[in-house]
Amino acid sequence: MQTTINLSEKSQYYLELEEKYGAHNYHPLPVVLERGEGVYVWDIDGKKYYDFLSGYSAINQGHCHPKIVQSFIEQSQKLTLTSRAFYNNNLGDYEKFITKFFAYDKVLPMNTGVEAVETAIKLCRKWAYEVKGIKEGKAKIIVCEGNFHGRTSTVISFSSDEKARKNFGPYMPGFVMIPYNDVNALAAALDDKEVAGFLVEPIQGEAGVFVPDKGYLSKAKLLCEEANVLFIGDEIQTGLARTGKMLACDHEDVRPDILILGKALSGGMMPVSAVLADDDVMLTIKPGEHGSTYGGNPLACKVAITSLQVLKDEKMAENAKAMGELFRTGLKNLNSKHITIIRGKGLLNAIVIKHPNKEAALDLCLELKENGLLAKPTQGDKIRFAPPLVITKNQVAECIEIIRKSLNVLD
Ligand code: IF1
Repeated sequence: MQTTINLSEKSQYYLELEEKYGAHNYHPLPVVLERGEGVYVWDIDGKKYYDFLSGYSAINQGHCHPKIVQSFIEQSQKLTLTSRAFYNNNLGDYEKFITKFFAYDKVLPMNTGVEAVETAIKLCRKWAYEVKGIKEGKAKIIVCEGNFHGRTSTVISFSSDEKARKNFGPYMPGFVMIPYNDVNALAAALDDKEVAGFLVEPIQGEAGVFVPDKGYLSKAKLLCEEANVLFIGDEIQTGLARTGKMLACDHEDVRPDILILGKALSGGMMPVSAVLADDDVMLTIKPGEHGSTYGGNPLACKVAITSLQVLKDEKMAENAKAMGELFRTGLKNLNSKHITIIRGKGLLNAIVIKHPNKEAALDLCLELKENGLLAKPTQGDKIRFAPPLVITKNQVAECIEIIRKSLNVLD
């Protein structure tokens, strides 16, 4: 393994451990983190950074939010897991809390985001056969080019990213791909009477924070209603105040028939995901037809209630809206010849780098790291900027200054 330049011996030690004993399914930035608090993280040499990835939007509430940590500690010393073979005194309270919070009849609790996506796909198919009346085994779900919904074999079956699906076949059938942000393509696909659902990210995160045209989501929802097709909103990354509203669908007053949440549902504490729907959809799954060992565990329930409560109490959606506008204005005012596109909503933003060197986005991220800001390139020439939603005006200003200074590395 190449020794990474200007890394401390301690850092090099951890890189080598992972190289030797870990699967090589990631290629992280050469920084070894040890502590996090709010918008900051520290590496093992004590260097401080702004975290502009937020655990891929799982840490909206800020690292180690004291109230979420407190809930975790208290519950972890009482009861952490009962399995769903028995009742416990946390799950019902959580189910009531989250269904009232998002105004749905019911919730099906899971763990990782992709488990919740898989659960939504199973609910949609069940509904197709037992409510809509599509012939068993024939249900189709429309998905979008550039989608990212997770990495299980089913979900990568409908990925348009060769890297995510190559040599993982055979692929799961039953998915129809259309261009994102194209209502005419959706309308045409909905002519097929075997379509049961439309699975969509309100903003495509991994595609480089692709914000659809104003009105796209509401037109798509209307078309789905007219075709008796379930609108399945994957808000795992865009939800929970990240885009300046509690849900990204809220920007267009769209209420998904199936709402998928994950990531910040636990404030970065542990994997917690959830699928919300009304009875006509949710009750198609009967006892014993779906579940998981940890789904709805008492620890996750307590942590999720606190994670949702602090989002509201600390007005994180409002702050994300204001700080996002400030951040994008600051980026625009840099007038950098290397930045061709600035896009995003709330504190889910990205820039597109124009430079003859195809590694320019990575080089910039390495320079940002040297200057105390952690961000990661996506799709080659894009850099996602997604700090925790507790960031302040002064911190935004300091980060714009770090970005300004770091851009010199591309000159
Ligand atoms: C990785 C990014 C990728 C998601 C949406 C479902 C899931 C995700 C909209 C699955 C997960 C993570 C996965 C992580 C990198 C990150 C990511 F967009 F957020 F940056 F990959 F595209 N729906 N996104 O964003 O949730 O099972 O991971 O809990 O796989 O490298 P999960």
